[in-house]
Amino acid sequence: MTKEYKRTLITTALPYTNGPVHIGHLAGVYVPADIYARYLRLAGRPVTLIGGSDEHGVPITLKARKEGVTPQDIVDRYHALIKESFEGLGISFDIYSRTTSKIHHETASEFFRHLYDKGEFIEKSSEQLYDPEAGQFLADRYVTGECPHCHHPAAYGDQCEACGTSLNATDLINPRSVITGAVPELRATKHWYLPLDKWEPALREWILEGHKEWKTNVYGQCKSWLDMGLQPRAVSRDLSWGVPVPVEGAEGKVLYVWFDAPIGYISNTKELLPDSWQTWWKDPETRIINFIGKDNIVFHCIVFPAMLMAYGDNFQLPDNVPANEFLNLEGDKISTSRNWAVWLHEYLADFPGKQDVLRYVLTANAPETKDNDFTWRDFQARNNNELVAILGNFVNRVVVLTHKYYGGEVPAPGAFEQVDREAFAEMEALKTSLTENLETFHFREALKDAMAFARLGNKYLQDCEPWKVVKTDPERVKTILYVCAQICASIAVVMEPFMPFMSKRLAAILGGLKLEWPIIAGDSIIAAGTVLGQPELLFEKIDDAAIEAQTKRLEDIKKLNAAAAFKPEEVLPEIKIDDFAKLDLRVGTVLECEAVPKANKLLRFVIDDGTPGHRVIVSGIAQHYKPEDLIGKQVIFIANLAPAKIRGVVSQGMILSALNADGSLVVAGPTAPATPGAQVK
Ligand code: B3M
Ligand code: ZN
Repeated sequence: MTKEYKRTLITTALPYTNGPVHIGHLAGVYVPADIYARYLRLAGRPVTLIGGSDEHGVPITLKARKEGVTPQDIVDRYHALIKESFEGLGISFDIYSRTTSKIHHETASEFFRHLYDKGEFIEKSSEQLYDPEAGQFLADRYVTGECPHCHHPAAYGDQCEACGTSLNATDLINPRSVITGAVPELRATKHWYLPLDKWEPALREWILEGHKEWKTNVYGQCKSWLDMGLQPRAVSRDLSWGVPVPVEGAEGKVLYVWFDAPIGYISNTKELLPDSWQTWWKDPETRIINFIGKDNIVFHCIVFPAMLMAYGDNFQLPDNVPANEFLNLEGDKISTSRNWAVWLHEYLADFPGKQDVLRYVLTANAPETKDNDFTWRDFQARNNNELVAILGNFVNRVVVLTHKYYGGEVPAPGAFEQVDREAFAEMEALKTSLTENLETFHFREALKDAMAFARLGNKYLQDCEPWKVVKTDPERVKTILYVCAQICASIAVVMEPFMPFMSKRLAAILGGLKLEWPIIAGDSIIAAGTVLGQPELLFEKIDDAAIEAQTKRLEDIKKLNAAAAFKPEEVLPEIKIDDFAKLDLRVGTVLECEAVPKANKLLRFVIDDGTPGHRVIVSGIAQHYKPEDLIGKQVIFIANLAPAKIRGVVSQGMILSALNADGSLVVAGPTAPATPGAQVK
């Protein structure tokens, strides 16, 4: 950042209220935005953090239809849940409002009307997909079909999630209505288009020339959009849920959700600051930063800026759009519809008081430059090995020793020695690197720097060994614990953006330390004579049981998803009764069952088949059953299958079983006791 700004307006993507927020949203948008906002506030720089719910759009009406409730019911439910859970995690929004608010409807309407009056739109009738059974046009997610680019079979009318391409509904191959499954027909309808091509030169100049410092993923996506050439884009839809198009002859039409949603940033600022909102949007000395996920780049870097340019009136464009990549969960893409997520409200209920642990892990693993993976084992390890063992442990030792030697009072230091000066110098270097990383949105690296203060503390304590020195040179211990108190105080400050709950507790332990940036290493951040509070553990270990409860929950979801996605195999070609008659199926009772040595899939059965000799069958089901659980059970087997030698054992038949959708397997047997050897027909 070369230019000096007077204030920073931070916006966060407005989540659709068709479900709760999950760790993917948090890692991509809200935790980084909150870190940045908290950092600026600590430094005394004016900042506003804007959030809110995106309550229009087809995902919401589809969810309402599925549940048989109104869209308003859906948005009321999730807006409340999302707002409350953000608060629970300490996301420090200055406002968290919603796009169904009166002020937003008015603001978005006025915005459209202003562009309309200025002649910024192209009004055009075109053929759009229409569902004759439902009696409505099929915008965006109301239609699915094959992607014309990557041929994914289930792309949506606005986007293919497999290849990320943004689509028009009419581009889809073999489209189908999501409402009725009907094949849509084409009908003419009128819409308003924003000619993005008109703004292409200005956008090129602004981004490609003016913002080479943007993250490579963001800059690259913009460049490829611009290089493909921009087209006019429809900003209205034939839908009933949304902001009505405020011109005559537009009955039954609303603003496209991606037209109204970014205006939500403006409406929410207006709601928060009715008198000064214009300063935050129109003064060139305001710096606007948009935190978003990578799927929203085009809307924030191309479409919304074109809208703002078309509006004129000095609306400022974002100075940076630090979009993140995606976070996966245990190796799989997070998905609201498949319930493959860690939901914030559930986390807060399952791990009360551990908000900072989630914030820490999501930042340490933030998908800043590539997609990343969240695993519960990593969550546990980072808590136990880093937060408990490094940070919590250092602070605790310092507080305990200060109480032991000085009744809790931070001692006045004597002359500093080389090791002390080195500790201060290292803190100074860490602070410089941390500041640089925060300023440039490298929050993972910034967190490493902040954590390095605690690592430094532990090393300093270990090198100085005050518990030994106290016996020979008690005066020196005063200096050591004074330095340690400075490191603790620095930790409270530098960790505030990342782990505000911990920082607050630590500041209280440190005698009500005022949290202020920058810290000046070497200076007295916490004065000698300050009385420390009682030691308390800042973090506690997370045990295996808590982690297993979470992984078990995910395994159960996986099974449910597999069952829901199960499609029975195609039925084989028809056979005649004579063909069936050749198969000799029989009931048998399991007399013995044991694992076949050195074969992890095989079990060896001795079956009572009604003959005195019984029979041996080898079956590949060892991964689904414990041998002892099958003894005494009745099974159905093929009695006239040619014997085969398997791992040195001659198998005289085959036991029948069914493979379930979730990959589990059940052996087929009679529903009531049957006579061993009885034929199954
Ligand atoms: N609601 C998409 C999303 O939740 C959209 C963002 C709007 S930001 C103005 O990913
Ligand atoms: Zn595709």
